[in-house]
Amino acid sequence: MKALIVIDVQNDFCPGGALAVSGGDEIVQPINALMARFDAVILTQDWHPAGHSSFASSHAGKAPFDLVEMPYGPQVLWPDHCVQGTEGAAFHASLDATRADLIIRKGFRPAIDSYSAFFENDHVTPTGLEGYLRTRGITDLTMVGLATDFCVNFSAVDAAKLGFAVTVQQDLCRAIDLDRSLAAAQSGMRDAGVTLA
Ligand code: VGL
Ligand code: ZN
Repeated sequence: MKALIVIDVQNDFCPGGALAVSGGDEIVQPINALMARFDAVILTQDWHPAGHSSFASSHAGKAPFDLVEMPYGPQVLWPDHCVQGTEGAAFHASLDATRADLIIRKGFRPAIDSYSAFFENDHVTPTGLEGYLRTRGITDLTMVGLATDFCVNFSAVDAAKLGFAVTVQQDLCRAIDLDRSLAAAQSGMRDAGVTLA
């Protein structure tokens, strides 16, 4: 059984959004077209409370894209984005969210960020997605969405470590690419056994 995992195709990651990823909106229609080829379609949604600890605005003297040390390790600070219930947190209006079997939200705990669809950034707190996939008999995952070097990367590496067969379809992803983070993500995904298509 094969699932398409659509990562964070939300307004704040598209042009005009608070943490816009260049070309983020270009992938929406081709992702919709791909959905019919899978047994299951799962969407992830970055879903932060106002004042989330990953926001630079929550740290005195810090600016977006600064790095801080959190109890769970290093954390990039972001502009305020994907605040629960806002238009920025909504899926891109053209994304066929109706087709989704499951929408999994992440990043809702105030003190910890969650890039991966499987674990929060402490790498131990689960989101529950693994259990959902296993109980549905899903073994093969194709990942698309935003951003290649953060949420797609962390989700793909975690899924491969958990034993799923993982393909990242790179033409249906777009990257933030902070300080060559895209190249680092690609080599990390390859090392974890992810197929980059
Ligand atoms: C993401 C940074 C912060 C992502 C989410 O979806 O890649 N990046 N929150
Ligand atoms: Zn976020």
